[in-house]
Amino acid sequence: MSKVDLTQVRPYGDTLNDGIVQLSLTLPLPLSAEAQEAARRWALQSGFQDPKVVHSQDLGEGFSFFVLYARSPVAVDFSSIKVLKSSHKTLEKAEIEALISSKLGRKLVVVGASIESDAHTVGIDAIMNIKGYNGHKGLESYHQIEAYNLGAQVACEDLLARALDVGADAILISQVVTQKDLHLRNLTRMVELLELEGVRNNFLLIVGGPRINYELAKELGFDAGFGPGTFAEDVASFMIEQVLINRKGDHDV
Ligand code: B12
Repeated sequence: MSKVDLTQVRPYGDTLNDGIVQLSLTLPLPLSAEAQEAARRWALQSGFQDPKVVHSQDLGEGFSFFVLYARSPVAVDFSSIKVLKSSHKTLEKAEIEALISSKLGRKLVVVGASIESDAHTVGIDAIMNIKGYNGHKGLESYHQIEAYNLGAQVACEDLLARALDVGADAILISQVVTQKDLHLRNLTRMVELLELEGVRNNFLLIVGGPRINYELAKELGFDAGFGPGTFAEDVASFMIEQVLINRKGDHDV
């Protein structure tokens, strides 16, 4: 197998470095031969070479969906890429429980919700509910974690009030809807509220969702962000590491 040049990485389709990609897009046009040609020309004018429509479907109400194969002339220098990411190590559930019990000496208290207008609960439930997600039990199943899942459409004020009430170590927020950057406004609102009340440093502030990553979360003033494929042990490992580093729990021990 030929060696990949990490300074010139291109998409792989049929053979190494052929630059072939698969694109999908929706056009505000009913499906027709002209709409297929519009999809092809859009790809061509976007800089892709030799675009071909390989699948198209009418979505109703004047919209149609397309899948295209095309070739990209662009290569990226992988060797120069640096991504801001959390350095914590994800531990097994049993290791986390043992660490909390032996090093913190009390339960870790966590409050979570999907905030403001966001009604999506599956993400926060995947992390917090006892049954968890994809074979990974949620935080409620941890004997050493006191977990309060407030559900969906929780106002920032109500989430903070509950966090203060139960003496939470961490506030977990889920944001799924990103239309018109709604998630950015909601998340900024939460950070501003904590700062206004002078309690930002009382909590680990963590966000998760399909369009969230660590870098975005840090930019918004959160302590960490978790994206697709996160399990309870990922966030639990981060929380216990941070709580122990900050020695937040000392006064309660
Ligand atoms: C189910 C669903 C709904 C259900 C939600 C039911 C419920 N109780 O949750 C209902 C029907 C109510 C719904 C409504 C809407 N939805 Co909806 N919905 C979905 C759908 C199909 C699945 C989402 C889901 O459950 N994913 C599974 C979970 C497990 O994944 P996850 O959320 O990413 O969570 C993981 C990680 O992100 C992370 N994570 C998530 N949260 C957190 C939190 C923390 C603290 C941590 C550590 C990690 C973490 O860990 C999880 C596990 O790994 C998606 C499309 C899709 N296939 O994703 C659309 C989708 C999210 N919905 C969408 C939209 C637009 C809407 C509506 C606005 C539609 C409308 N016009 O009314 C409304 C919004 C209602 C509202 N006020 O919020 C869009 C969002 C687009 C965008 N750019 O924002 C999507 C992407 C569909 C689409 N392609 O258009 N929806």
